[in-house]
Amino acid sequence: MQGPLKVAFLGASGVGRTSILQQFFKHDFPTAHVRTTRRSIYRSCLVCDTCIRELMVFDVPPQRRFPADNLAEWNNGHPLGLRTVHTYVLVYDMGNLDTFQYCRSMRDQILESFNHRDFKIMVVGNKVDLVSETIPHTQELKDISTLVRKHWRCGYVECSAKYNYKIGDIFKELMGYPVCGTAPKLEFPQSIRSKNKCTIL
Ligand SMILES: Nc1nc2c(ncn2[C@@H]2O[C@H](COP(=O)(O)OP(=O)(O)OP(=O)(O)O)[C@@H](O)[C@H]2O)c(=O)[nH]1
Ligand SMILES: [Mg+2]
Repeated sequence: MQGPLKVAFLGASGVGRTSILQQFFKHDFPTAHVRTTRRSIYRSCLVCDTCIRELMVFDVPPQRRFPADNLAEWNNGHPLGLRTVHTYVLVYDMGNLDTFQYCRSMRDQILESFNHRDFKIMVVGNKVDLVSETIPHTQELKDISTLVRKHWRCGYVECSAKYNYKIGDIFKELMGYPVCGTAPKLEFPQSIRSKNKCTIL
């Protein structure tokens, strides 16, 4: 078995990073906004078809800057391990499109700071429930989706942590199953007997 797949969830304050992780790992949705002030780590094992992978997910407080190099990471006194992850999940709030600017800026900084590309970036639009409730699916949202999928060539998922809608798709995508294709269903039950299923242990 390979080592753990390390993933960092990044995003502006209040976009719902913690809610997504609580929903997926604890089947819980915290309605009150409790700001994340220090790194939390969620660990589990995911099984997809014949592939089993240990997952280690970092929920980190919003960062003003991505550490430009290893020294910068260690110099802030609280190294978050951001430079050694395999996948960056950039989350924005679909009810507040200004928060996408944070994702854009983080992506730029991540790409600038490495001279290799041994990592993946994916983008998650959370709070899709607010789009249907309060604002229509605007051209701006379509533009974001096109930019991410076609130009950045990154995985893209629109979800709602509140309604546990497409939260599993984020993790399928992390496991390497593009969610727009014929990905196996991601399920919570403990049984891993059936084929074509992706399961959290
Ligand atoms: N309507 C709706 N609200 C959500 C959703 N996800 C999260 N929220 C709410 O948004 C607020 C912020 O959620 P958090 O998960 O704490 O956001 P965060 O990104 O971890 O925030 P920080 O740790 O402060 O950076 C909370 O009040 C959540 O209840 C969602 O899918 N839909
Ligand atoms: Mg948080």
